[in-house]
Amino acid sequence: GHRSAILWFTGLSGSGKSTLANAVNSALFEQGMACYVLDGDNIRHGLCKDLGFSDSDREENIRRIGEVAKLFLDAGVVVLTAFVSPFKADRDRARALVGEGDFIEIHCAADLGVCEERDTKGLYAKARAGEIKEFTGISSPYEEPELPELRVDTGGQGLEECVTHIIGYLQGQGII
Ligand code: GGZ
Repeated sequence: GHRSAILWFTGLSGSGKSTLANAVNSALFEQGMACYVLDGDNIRHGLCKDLGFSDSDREENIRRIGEVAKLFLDAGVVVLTAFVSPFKADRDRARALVGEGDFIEIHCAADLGVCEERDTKGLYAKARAGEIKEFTGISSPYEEPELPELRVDTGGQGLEECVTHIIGYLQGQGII
């Protein structure tokens, strides 16, 4: 059968969280599952538009996203969240809102060097130039997950390989 879950993608800016979450979402949708992606496009421009990137604003951002994700879970939807979520304590607080097995932390593990090399939005260059303060990986920390349910090599592997890795895990867990 199908069951709902929170797929919590975490990683540096440019590590491929949103792209991967959207690709997994498409694969789930094709299998007839109710699923939805929360990312900066639909959260930071709306529910969280009052928040910036200080440590305390990130904490509040992740708190709200955790609560919204829990609502989706309660509604029977597989919800995929794609936020940097740099602080372990904030991720663990989101995890603690739901039952064991309902929170699947997915570390999009691309090296800083790879993300900065890609710099698809030019943000790393701006951060290096001091035009963006408190930029994750440059002037604000990223606390790597120690024991995520999944670690995907979004720096080295292609998108389809990463999708296959995640879908295989979800099948093994009886979510799909
Ligand atoms: C990190 C920033 C910052 C700073 C703007 N630090 O590559 P992107 O553009 O699309 O992803 C980044 C996104 C991070 O927002 P999140 O809501 O995921 O962050 S957190 O979970 O920490 O609350 C980046 C852009 O916003 N961005 N300024 N200073 N990323």
